[in-house]
Amino acid sequence: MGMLVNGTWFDDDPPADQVGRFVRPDSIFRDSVTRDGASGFKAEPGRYQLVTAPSCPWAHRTVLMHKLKRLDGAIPLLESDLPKGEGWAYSRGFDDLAPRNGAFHVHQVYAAARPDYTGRATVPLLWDRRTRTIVNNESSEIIRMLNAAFDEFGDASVDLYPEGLRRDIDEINAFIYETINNGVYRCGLAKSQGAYEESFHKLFAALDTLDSRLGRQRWLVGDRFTEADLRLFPTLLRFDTVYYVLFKCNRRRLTDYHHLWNYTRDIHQMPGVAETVDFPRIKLGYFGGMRHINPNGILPLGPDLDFAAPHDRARL
Ligand SMILES: N[C@@H](CCC(=O)N[C@@H](CS)C(=O)NCC(=O)O)C(=O)O
Repeated sequence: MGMLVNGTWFDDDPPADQVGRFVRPDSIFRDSVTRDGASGFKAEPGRYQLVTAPSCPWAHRTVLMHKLKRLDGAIPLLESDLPKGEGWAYSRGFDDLAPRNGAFHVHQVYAAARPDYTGRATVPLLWDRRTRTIVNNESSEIIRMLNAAFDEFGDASVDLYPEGLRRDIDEINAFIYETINNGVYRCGLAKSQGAYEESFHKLFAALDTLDSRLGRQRWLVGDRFTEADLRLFPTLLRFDTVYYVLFKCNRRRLTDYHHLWNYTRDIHQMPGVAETVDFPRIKLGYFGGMRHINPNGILPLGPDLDFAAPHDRARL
């Protein structure tokens, strides 16, 4: 996968602990954009750049929030459009951050923010063009900023983290992150049989739980689409195409779960959502980009999934 060491790019394996469990490193840049700028980063149109990749489910959260809050005029988006090279690659950069030898790499943004940066060069990230630094590279925090700080320049009527539902949203987010969002990675990137099996059982137990919950209610929390749904969707969307095959999450397919599959189609059919989904690039990112688990880079042709088929969720 590769990482920066003192600002210079090196190739290496993803991290694992002593018993072979995949370990996701903590994000390093954790500042916030606020409405009033008290944090040092004021919400202003054109000041920030969101850097993403279409295959990445963490980046997908931010792209969805950006779309649903109608922030395209306020925050430009850069999406990876080249096969991975030294990590995420782009045919163009932004400002003075330009392609080198035909490609721009996200590690250039990290090195520009901190010339001696040591760590992974992950997406998504929010870059501040004014102070030339990364404000934040943690998707769960970036979506909160996009939800609340930029209302003057986006759709203020959309609030996916409403006051009265926050505790329930946080609670289910934590469960879903551990077992599903990161759970699929813990299956796919495990380096021991035991670590894989432990994550596999937790993942499918969690999917069973959510499938029955969604048999009773249309959305995860309350009676409306919230941040909790936004965070679950990118993982479910990729499940049969990527995680079932590449990450060996193969007890059941998403399409075998009646409620989860209808729920996923319900979200996919919400205005704007389908435009954030690009399956050829999702396949390219995973099957072409994760050569340590798919060495020849062969892209699978299937499965055929009909996200536009009618769903049965309106009855709930
Ligand atoms: N905690 C981060 C995780 C982001 C992350 O791991 N992104 C992956 C892509 S799906 C990445 O950029 N990986 C590159 C690498 O680890 O070198 C977040 O949620 O923002």
